[in-house]
Amino acid sequence: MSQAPLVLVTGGAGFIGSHTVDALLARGCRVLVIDDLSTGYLKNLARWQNDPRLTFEKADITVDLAGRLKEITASIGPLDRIIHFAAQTAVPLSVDDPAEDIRINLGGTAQVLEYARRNNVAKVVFASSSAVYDDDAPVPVSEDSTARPASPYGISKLSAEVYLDYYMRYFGVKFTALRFMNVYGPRQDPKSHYSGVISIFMDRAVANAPITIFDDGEQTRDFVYVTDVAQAVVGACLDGLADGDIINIGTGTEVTINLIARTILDLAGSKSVISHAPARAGDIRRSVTTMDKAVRLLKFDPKVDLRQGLEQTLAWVRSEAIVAAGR
Ligand code: UD2
Repeated sequence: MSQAPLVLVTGGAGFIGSHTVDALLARGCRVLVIDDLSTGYLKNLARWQNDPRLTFEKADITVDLAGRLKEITASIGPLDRIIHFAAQTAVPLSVDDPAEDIRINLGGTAQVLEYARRNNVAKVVFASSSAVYDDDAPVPVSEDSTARPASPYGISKLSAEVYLDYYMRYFGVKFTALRFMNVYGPRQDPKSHYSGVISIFMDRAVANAPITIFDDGEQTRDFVYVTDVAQAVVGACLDGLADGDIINIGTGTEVTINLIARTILDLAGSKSVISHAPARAGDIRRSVTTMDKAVRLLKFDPKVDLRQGLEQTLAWVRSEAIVAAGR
């Protein structure tokens, strides 16, 4: 019997990355995670710590990735596929320091692709972003809409997609690029300025602390649950689907931030007080994706609806609060 495929997950200790590792191991793969733990956590992989199919390497992918991989693959064998999440994910940081964003996000992707080319890796799945679209894109946004980013972060993600296409056409490295809408769920870190709105609201709600809604709260987003996203990523990686395609990953459902706040406070039975503050610079007003391409090419079928997803996330936030309190 041939050995189970070996998949490298860069950024595999992070929020979406660690759920993807769960899904790969559930599919019987062997997994190598490379993560510098700048925003990821080893505890996200703790359930697998005694599983010999998972190898973890603490490393920065922008620093001699090929050298690191040469050493590791000498003992665990050649990589079959790569899923590339490792990135700096803060849009405002990219505005303040575009060169640093390019170094990490585009430079890191170039190292991944060059490794894939030189080592016959069959496919690279890339975590792109809805940040490649700006506010002028029609709603719902389809992959055919003009991608004209409103931030250096969006520009580096879009540029990386162009590199992926080039490596497939000239060197035969297959790819799928997934443009994520607003992903939420357990393990999303609420403590940074750049945290997702759901993780921030939940963190505040369980502590009965005040919640700030920017603008009038009638702005919308397409919130997709993290295990559904992981299924899309793993499908693209393992199932021979969507080679050479760029696909939006969301739910097709547009939800206001006011509704998110009300639902979270209600589910948590929270006494948090809501206040409003001026709109954040650069925030887009409406965001929701069409689903046709994801359904057609990836057979994407998100299973977790918003209420269920919020309940599951809340249960996790509460369990983390108990651990933090040492109870
Ligand atoms: C998402 C992505 C970002 C990038 C961008 C592309 C996340 C966490 N971020 O940013 O990486 O891809 O899309 O457009 O998925 N809000 C509040 N109160 C708060 C925090 C946020 O009202 O305390 C509002 C915020 O003004 C915005 C909405 O909630 O209207 C969503 O904010 P976000 O930071 O979760 O995500 P977004 O869409 O700005």
